[in-house]
Amino acid sequence: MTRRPDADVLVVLPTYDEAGSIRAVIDRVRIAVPAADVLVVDDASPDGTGRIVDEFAAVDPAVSALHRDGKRGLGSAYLAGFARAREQGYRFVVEIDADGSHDPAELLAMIALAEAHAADLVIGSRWIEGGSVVNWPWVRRAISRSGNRYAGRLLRSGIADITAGFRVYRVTALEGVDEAVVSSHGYCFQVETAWMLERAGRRILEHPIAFVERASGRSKMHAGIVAEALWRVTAWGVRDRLRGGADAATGRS
Ligand SMILES: Nc1nc2c(ncn2[C@@H]2O[C@H](COP(=O)(O)OP(=O)(O)O)[C@@H](O)[C@H]2O)c(=O)[nH]1
Ligand SMILES: [Mg+2]
Repeated sequence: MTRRPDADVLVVLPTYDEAGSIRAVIDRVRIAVPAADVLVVDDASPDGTGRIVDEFAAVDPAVSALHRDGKRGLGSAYLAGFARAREQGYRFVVEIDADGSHDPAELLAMIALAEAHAADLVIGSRWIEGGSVVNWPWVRRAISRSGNRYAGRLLRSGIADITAGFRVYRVTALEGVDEAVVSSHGYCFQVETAWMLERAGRRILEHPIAFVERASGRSKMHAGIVAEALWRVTAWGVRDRLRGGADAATGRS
């Protein structure tokens, strides 16, 4: 991929079997933020998502594909996107699901918020005033709600939606966020990166969004992913307290 000369923002779309939604999502991103470049990180989706992206890339210089040889997890896909954003000199890198759950039309406001407040991370948040979730069964809602509360308490985090996957990062704030330090494979990756930035004293803001459950394809969420998040958050929280001391009072260490 090559950055278009005026593109400041790289939108990273991780995909695994999103043939039913990827066309519409790329179109919506291109309309919402025409100045941004788009990188789809596809893990050899059996349903041919990668080929669809190649068709876009062939006719639109803003769109490119990173093809990986197999399913390696959401966190690893985003780390690959972050590395590209650093190498190519973008100012902001965006995380957004490829299943249509996140509305690209929110991106302008999120990027403007980051600019106006010199924020390092703007999170599209479901769990602040004005945020919502549409069409989620109560089980998913309960997992997200209680997972966020648990992580908030254990990690002493001030972030209301630390598991959210709709984000704008300032690329310079991601210095050192790579395979060497990030341990999570699944969605816990979102908790880990946000917490790393929070502990580093980075400025983090939340912007209310409506999360709309996918209309096609299948969620890759499964019990193992929830279990990973649970044990990792617990381990981080315990370790943080053991190191604790004076830092514990401020929630930073
Ligand atoms: N490249 C890549 N993308 C993934 C992987 N797992 C999930 N995704 C993508 O991550 C986004 C969120 O996944 P999804 O299954 O919708 O999770 P949910 O919204 O929590 O149910 C979607 O765009 C998926 O295609 C993976 O292993 N590799
Ligand atoms: Mg989804």
